[in-house]
Amino acid sequence: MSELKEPKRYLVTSALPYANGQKHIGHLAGAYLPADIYVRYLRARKKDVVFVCGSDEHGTAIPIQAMKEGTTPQSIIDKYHHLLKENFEAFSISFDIYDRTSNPIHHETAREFFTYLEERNELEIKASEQYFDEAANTFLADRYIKGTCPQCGFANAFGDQCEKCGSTLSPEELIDPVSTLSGNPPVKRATRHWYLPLDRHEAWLRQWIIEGHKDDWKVNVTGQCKSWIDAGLQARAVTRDLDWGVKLPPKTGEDENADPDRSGKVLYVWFDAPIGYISATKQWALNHGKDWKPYWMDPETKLVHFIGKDNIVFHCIIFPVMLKLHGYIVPENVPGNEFMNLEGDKMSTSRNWKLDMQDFIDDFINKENGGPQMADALRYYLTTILPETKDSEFTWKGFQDAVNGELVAAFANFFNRTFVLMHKLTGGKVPKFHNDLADEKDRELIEIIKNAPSRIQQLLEEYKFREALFEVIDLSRRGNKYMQDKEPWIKAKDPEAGNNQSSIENCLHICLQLCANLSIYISPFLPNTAKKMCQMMKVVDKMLDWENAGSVKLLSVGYSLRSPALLFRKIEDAEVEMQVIKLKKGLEESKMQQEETNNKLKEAETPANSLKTEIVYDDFDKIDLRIGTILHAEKVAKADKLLKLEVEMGMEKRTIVSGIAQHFSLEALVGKQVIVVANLAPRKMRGIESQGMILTAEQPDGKLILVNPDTLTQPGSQVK
Ligand code: B3M
Ligand code: ZN
Repeated sequence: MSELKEPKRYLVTSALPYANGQKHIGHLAGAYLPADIYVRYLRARKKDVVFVCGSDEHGTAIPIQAMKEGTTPQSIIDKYHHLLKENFEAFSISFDIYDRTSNPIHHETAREFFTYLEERNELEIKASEQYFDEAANTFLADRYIKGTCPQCGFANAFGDQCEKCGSTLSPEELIDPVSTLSGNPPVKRATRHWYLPLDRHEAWLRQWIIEGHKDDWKVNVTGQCKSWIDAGLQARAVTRDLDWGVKLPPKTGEDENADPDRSGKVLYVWFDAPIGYISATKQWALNHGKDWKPYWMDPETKLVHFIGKDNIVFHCIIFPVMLKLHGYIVPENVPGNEFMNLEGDKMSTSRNWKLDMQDFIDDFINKENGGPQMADALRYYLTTILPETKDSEFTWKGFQDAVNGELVAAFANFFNRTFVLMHKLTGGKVPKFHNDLADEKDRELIEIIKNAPSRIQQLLEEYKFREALFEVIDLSRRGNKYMQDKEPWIKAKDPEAGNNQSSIENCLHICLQLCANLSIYISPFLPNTAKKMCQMMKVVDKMLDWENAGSVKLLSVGYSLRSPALLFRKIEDAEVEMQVIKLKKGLEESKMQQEETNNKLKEAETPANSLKTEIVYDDFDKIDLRIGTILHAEKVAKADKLLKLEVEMGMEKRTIVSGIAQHFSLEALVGKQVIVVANLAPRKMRGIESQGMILTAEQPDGKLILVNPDTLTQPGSQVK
């Protein structure tokens, strides 16, 4: 099964970003920009296409971020959902809907999906043991457990990963695990979960992906799938013990809370999130009075998932199995991208080595000399370095070179030159084309213009966006070269000589037609630029329809065009230098922050061992320590930790209330000598005035022992 020839409609999805924080340009380049280019191309071809995305608002990532920010999960998703939505708009990512998985339609859809599979026995229930926090009375997701990393000894590794050495862990591997909720060691408790038995579908998956899509899917995608399938597929748990997410639906026919086995459980985030694509389509259909069903049920729909490589298994194996079981269509293609590095290192949010969408918006788009053109400038550079087949590298110098050297020097320059010369030499109007006088060079460029669409189209259809954009820029380079060869400005110096005026007119006529063509091709990549070009050519956006591509009759003879305006500005050295400094500073700051937190955690871990602040002898000398003998001990009513002691101090008897009830029996105390802080100001505890304090020492197990003289001594003796 290779790609459908002409699908009836398209459904294009971009991975739903977690609404737990900012997203960086690596994310933008991985799943959003390529999808947008593809969708804009399809729209230009007047295809029926719906482009859906939305925020992924479930999973442990959300409550964990809430803990970090000291707020509620709900306020986290509200904050980041809106931020991400606006960020995508700033980069002209043209979703037909940007939904969110907290939408009630989504909860309904995800629960219906689960019920559908359960009723048909496509799920299995298995018992297992899981870590539980008794104080917090809840099962613990891996992320909620901390302990010492068995690999590197880092004291604050998470139950799923050590952030210091990067190794993947399971909570069982942690040394001295504790719950991050209560700080107590977790205990194992029996639980039950629902599993999707992937092993039942191995044969189908092998046939569908490895056989069926070996020619049209990217090798990095099929390669990852093959190694998963070859390793043997296992049942995957699709439920979690967690209180944040889509609640497990009741068994068919039962009430919501009838089954105690189902309470406290939610659908695993990777079960519900991809269903978000369906929910978003439903919401879109509702908003526009359309029917969502054909988009998910008609085999003539072409479904394409744009994702980053870390999401491949979910979109190529698990979700397709779910879709197939529910009778929905499966993806025609899953163009998964590799990763984009930044200035020689992996982009990372935890290490703060990244460029967030919001940072670029603040520093370039929302600046006085910025605007949508700067969004296009980034779109341009990102497209030229899309990690389509292998990891790629973003550098600020690279950004500057791409914008200044290609976008400005080749593309914008051709457009600008054509317009300037047209105003200078042909009166600001589209000149006539003299067919009879056309020379070899004219005919050659016309041929190139006519042949361009099929090549660019093929590359776009194959998701080779880098190459497709290269073709477009190359076309503008050809235009520049042609103009250089024809030299209309030289010919203009002697318009009477031979056919010079006709040659000038032919040259500018062809160049203008090429400009119009370029605006069509650049439109999926740089939509704001294409619009600006249309304004200058005084044509409506309809001209950008793909059916016009390759035509040399787009601008009519005699039509007057606007004066040229700058399409792009150059990126200055200072801007680039500033960004590199900012990046390095960010890394330093996060390192320092990390150290600070580590130190704090260390302090908290070993309070007994860390020394108090230094004092001078005079400080010590203020304390009057005396030997006393315990004459009597009794419990203090309604206080299970306190004892009331009567202590012989030599010249007087003292009453001392001490918090040692859980460490000594009453009999064991009577007759014992102790060291008393004799000049401590009296303090009332439970209505009894305590006239001093006795000294104890803590043993490693937490038990207290008395500190006393090694021979019986006169009560009241000074301790120095
Ligand atoms: N939110 C994971 C990620 O952002 C996840 C994608 C869901 S797509 C259905 O990498
Ligand atoms: Zn480690």
